[in-house]
Amino acid sequence: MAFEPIGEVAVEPATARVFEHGWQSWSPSSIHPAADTPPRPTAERNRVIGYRPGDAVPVGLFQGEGLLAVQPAAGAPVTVVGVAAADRAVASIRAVLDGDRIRLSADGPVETVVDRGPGGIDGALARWADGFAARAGVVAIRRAPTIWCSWYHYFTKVTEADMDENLATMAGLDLPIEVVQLDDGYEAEIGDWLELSGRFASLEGLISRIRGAGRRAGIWVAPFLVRSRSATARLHPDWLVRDPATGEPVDAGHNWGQELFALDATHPAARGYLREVFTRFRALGIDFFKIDFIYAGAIPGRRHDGSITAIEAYRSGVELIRAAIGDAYLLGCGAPILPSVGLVDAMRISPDTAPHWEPLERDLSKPGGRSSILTGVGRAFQQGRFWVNDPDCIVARPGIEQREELAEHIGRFGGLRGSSDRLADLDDWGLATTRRLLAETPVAPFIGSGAAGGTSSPNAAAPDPAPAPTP
Ligand code: 9PG
Repeated sequence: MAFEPIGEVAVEPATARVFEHGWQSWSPSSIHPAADTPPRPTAERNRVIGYRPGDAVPVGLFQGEGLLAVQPAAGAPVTVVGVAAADRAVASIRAVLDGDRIRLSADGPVETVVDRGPGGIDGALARWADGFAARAGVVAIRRAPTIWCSWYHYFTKVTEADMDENLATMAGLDLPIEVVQLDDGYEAEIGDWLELSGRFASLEGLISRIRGAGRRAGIWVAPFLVRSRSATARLHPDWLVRDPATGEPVDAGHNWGQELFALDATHPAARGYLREVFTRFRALGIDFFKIDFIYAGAIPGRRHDGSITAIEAYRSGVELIRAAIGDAYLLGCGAPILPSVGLVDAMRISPDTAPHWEPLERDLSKPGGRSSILTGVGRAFQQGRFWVNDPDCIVARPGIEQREELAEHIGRFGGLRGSSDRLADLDDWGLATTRRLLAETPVAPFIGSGAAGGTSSPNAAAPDPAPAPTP
């Protein structure tokens, strides 16, 4: 559907602000002065992996995916435009500053509310999120376990011996880590989840050592992603989502130096494979699952079941995973945000943290301390409403750029608390900080809800300054 006008807001151009909500976990989401240029892909190939797939967004406007808010002047009521639900389709919402007005348009059904409660844009978004979550059927938020994750020191080179080393170190340091989560690197290929890379001899063995040490085992899987050279792609080309015009597999992004394709979660045999992977992992004793790059499940294209939308296909894939893992803890990542509400226990709500501060390729969807904090703050209102927010792991070893800022951000806005250093590398500051941040796992909302009678967490947004008195 084309963009249709939905209204306009009179603004004070110098002080008006706009919140733009990005599509998936890594898509930049934050509040901007109305005259700002919002973050966009710095290269076209970054679009699918970090933003909403599709045509480039025109320059000179804001575009929120399912959610956008405008505050016309400091302290003024906030106009929130959002979708009522995200289980079939999610409209894009545009805002253009035109003199002393902001013109709004959308390419699908949306609802507009003018919020007069406390807390400025963050308060208004929090109240909007309360309603959205209720309609999506969110009833209770499950506390996240504390985790140790292999990714941010070892990356894809992690070995079984590295896991054992850290398991021993965390015991020696008496760190309060509940789940030891193996990230990317154990699998033979992206898409071939049941074959091990050469650096692992036995997942069963590793999991039983983790559990024998009194901890729980967690694992990373990118269930809807298939690397072009994987056995899954070669043996089952009919499991891939295809471009209806060319018949070629759709582009699901580039990473690990390879082209990536999307698994069709409506194909009966592909569903059988997904069920087998997660049932097997659960039977090995894993009870924490980080499902990553799951935006791939919602990429538009031709699927086996042509009667449902890409978002319905995505949701049915995540529901299948949930059914296979039962009551294990489920963390989404690289996930379309609004279509995932009600499906996961916790959600990565920002780009990756990293040893470096500036994002890779200067693209604010890419790993970097700065990109991770920007969107982690922008989506703080989702904590305790949609799920537990995962602002990404604590990396506190020497050599991490601006590690104090990263730690302070997690202390304020971390619902899920995880450590991801080689623990033996921690200095006194890093160890004390890691221990302190792992000591709590907040579930309560970070942004206070005026609607609920003004209760607010210690992390509540500061109220807006009162509007300047008129002479
Ligand atoms: C494993 C990692 C970790 C991490 C995830 C995800 O834009 N990019 O190219 C991009 C690549 C990797 C990435 C995020 C963005 O990281 O968030 O925690 O699990 O995969 O490969």
